[in-house]
Amino acid sequence: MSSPVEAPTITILTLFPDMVQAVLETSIPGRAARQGQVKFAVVDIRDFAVDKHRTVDDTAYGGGAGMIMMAPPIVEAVESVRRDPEATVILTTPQGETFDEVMTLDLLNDLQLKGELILVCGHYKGVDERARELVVTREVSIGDYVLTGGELPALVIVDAIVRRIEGVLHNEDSANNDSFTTDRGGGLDCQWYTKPPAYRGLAVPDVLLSGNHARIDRWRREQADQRTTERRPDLAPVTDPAEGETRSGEDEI
Ligand code: 6GU
Repeated sequence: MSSPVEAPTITILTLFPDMVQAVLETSIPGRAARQGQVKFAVVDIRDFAVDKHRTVDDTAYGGGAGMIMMAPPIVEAVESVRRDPEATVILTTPQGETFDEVMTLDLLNDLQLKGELILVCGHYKGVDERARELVVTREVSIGDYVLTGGELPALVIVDAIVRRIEGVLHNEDSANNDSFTTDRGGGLDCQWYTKPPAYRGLAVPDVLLSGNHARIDRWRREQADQRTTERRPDLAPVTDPAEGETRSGEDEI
């Protein structure tokens, strides 16, 4: 009998391990780990400080406000956990590429190919450039606003990846037709309803109660396309091969 395949490992290097650990034990990521679909490791960067005061940051050479994370603790923490020198090592930073669902699948692919993915949570004013040069392979931001530290961004990235691991969501469809996914043409999801059928004078659209699944599917696709056009005209319109039509908003040639 073949031995079971080891679950791929996501390792987060942080100055706030308790905060990160708590989130990873919760909800879908927690369940995925308990089911053995992924392994999480949380590493305290401070454990890799090289002086007796466990210093991990200092003032910037050349002056300026704010502390800079030192290179040695980060480099040594990464080297202590990294099994494959080709592993993807992400640094969370507002200067990184903007995270999205396409990057999610790219990072999931890295995780599955290499068996590991490492995230370093940036903090303070920044990270010594030499840590980036020596161990970081990719810098990622979750949007154009400034957060106190890279822990929340790292957790956002991990959550997005883990829910796309096959078998983590019980109903695969629910991952495939979420907003930004291929089934949605990279666009937004439609509106959804559950019981009661009428609430404060607002009725559920008749089509959803019709039992006609072809009609329901078409209505949902139309609503999703309409929302995308109205709310996010920047999201690329697509051609639906099943219908041979372009989504509204796209120039027809
Ligand atoms: Cl990755 N880090 C910080 N500190 N702030 C952010 C961010 C990352 N992404 C958006 N804002």
